[in-house]
Amino acid sequence: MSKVIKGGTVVTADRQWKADILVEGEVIKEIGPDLKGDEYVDAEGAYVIPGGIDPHTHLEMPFMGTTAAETFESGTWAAATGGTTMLVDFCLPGADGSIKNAINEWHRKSAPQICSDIGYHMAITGWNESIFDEMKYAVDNGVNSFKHFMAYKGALMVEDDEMFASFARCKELGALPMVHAENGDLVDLMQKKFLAEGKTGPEWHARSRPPEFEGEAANRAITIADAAGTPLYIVHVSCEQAHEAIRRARQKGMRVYGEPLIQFLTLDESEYLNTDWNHAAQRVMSPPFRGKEHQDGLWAGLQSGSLQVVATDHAAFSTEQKRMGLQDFTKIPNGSNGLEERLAMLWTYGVETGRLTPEEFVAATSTNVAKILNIYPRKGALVPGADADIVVWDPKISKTISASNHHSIIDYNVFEGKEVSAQARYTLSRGEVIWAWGQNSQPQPGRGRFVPRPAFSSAAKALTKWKELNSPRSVQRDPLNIPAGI
Ligand code: DUC
Ligand code: ZN
Ligand code: ZN
Ligand code: ZN
Repeated sequence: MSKVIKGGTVVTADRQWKADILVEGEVIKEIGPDLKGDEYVDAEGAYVIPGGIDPHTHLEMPFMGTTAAETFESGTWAAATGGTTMLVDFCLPGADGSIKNAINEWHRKSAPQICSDIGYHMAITGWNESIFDEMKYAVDNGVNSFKHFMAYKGALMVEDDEMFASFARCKELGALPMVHAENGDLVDLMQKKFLAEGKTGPEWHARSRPPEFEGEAANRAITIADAAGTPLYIVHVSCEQAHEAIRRARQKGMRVYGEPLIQFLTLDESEYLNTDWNHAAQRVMSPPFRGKEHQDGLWAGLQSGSLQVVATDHAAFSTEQKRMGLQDFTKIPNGSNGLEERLAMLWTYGVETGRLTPEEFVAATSTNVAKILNIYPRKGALVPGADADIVVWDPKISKTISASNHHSIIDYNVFEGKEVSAQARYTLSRGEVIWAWGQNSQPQPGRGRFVPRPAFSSAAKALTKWKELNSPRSVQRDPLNIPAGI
């Protein structure tokens, strides 16, 4: 069966033009005028864009004494309704620390549930020889990026020497190191100080982790990546301090990527001053929403290319779960929603305002993600042979975002009340229409697939032995002794 997406304006990361798209089976067969097929998908008056790819989600992740409420089923469905056809979820090793077991556990949870395609990043939450070995297992099994938490002291945080060793291992394997950049020691100190002073409310969350702490960590991670000779992807860039570090590194010629979140572009720290405890706590995430003065810089970064992608860090906890921190803001599970709203919010606040072109919108929501995460052009592209992950994006459907009409499992929405000026009229995942505006019928859970992301071809060929990378706490600081060469 073939389908033709008919009458729309095709928008890619570099141009837009009037054309039909012929889909055969799961892939794009042809793009051109007046194409014929067995079925037609109406794109008159709409843009036709590559399906959104959210590079950063936490579905069903065990975290801070609970588990993120958004499931793989509700998350991928919510994503599809908002024009996102693929997400890359963070796989977190369990108590045994095993990367292999974590991947199997994520497959076990996700496979029967996913409505569209997914990939994984792996979190590095410690450092020892089996982690070193299992990083190769991850890359061999389609997980080519590793996230390092510089915050969450005593839980997930890794030290600088561990990061260096892990980054060097990434270099050998052709994998991409990523960081959650916040100075975890200083956050921990500030949290303890505030609690000791009886400052227990959610408004102290943001104050305990100011932008300077993020900027310091971003600079430190960049230094470590430079020493290890690797590129670096900095997740959830929220502030000018971190952005400035990225700009400086890129100017030096380093491949440093920055990922602002749609929340940081459109919401700010005044949310934490809301007198309704629930409202403030629902917005507690790390890094926190920042002062408005940080937003212009993030938008400028997307325009100029110093920031490349827009993500959500979708980690959705119910209000009930948030209330674990009623007496102590450090116990509020960190995370907020956005998977469903990312495209509509970026369109409304980016394209409609003239900050971004439609092509830049496509780059930030899809194409750049696919390139940086090494799944391009299978994903993120409208070209013959690519997966037919396609969205008919209708700039005439407006909507008010609300928990009362969203598809997420949680009972609130951090964008509640925001008017958005565009929506997905149709979302296709590998050729199948999985969302049609006004119909609201969910696709078959389990139809989605895990998309392996291969190692980057620039991987150094010679594999360093564990011994050469040294053991934890004894990594050589002598720059002449850095393995794998810089
Ligand atoms: N930050 C969050 O807010 N939630 C999940 C993990 C993270 O780093
Ligand atoms: Zn993080
Ligand atoms: Zn509220
Ligand atoms: Zn995250």
